Amino acid sequence: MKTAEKQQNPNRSLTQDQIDTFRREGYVSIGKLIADSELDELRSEYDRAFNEARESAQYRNLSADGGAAQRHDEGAEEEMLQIMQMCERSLSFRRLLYHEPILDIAEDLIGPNIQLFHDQALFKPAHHGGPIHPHQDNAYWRCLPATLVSCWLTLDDVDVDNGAMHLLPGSHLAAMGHERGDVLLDAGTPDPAESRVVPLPAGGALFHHCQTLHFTPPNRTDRQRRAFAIHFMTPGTRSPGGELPIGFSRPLLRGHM
Ligand SMILES: O=C(O)CCC(=O)C(=O)O
Repeated sequence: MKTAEKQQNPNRSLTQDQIDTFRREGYVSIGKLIADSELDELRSEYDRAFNEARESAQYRNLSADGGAAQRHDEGAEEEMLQIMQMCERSLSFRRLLYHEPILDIAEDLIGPNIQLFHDQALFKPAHHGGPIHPHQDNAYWRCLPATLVSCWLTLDDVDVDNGAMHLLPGSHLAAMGHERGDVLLDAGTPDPAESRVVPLPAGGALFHHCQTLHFTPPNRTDRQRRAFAIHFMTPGTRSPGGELPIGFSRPLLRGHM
């Protein structure tokens, strides 16, 4: 599938330079990847899911309690809202998991067999969007091997003022083993001040390694910031204790188990 796709659309997959950047820095920014014609449906499904979740308090505010995940707390001053597994709430988001250009890039980074670890919607409302503090995803996930790759997609124009992604180049080369909510400023840990910011247009994509230290600032603008992350793993990925925790459907997205 990919080879034929590549012959027809040679620009869809990464160049060797982009792959080298990812290996060296732990991330690669792709820029615009989702066409405007596809964005309207995704935005309206996203808004529908958050409206439904708001009524039933079915999302978590990741800005609550110093970064520890909590259920939505009505009236919170800062909101960094998370819905896990949009693919189980919306066919549009389920289809997005199989988006060929996204999977082509994931294949360039983790190989031909690609399984979903999980997905999540990450919403910073206008004016009081809360921050996400510096962290390595795999410090929470503890997956083995630590080769997962995330695709972070934007449904709005995103810049430094409304919550763009900041990443610390090269930080994926060592696991920091931190806990949720730890402040990663101690001597010996990478300095978030060395981070690079990645602005993206609506429909933009950024791929990062599961150990790349990253964070996003608050959103104090009058523009909302809607983002969606797909976390890809290779089949056979395990927890230190054995099988991955159950609870999510983890479909094979390309290749074989
Ligand atoms: O979307 C964001 O603001 C940050 C998301 C993030 O860092 C994460 O899910 O690991």
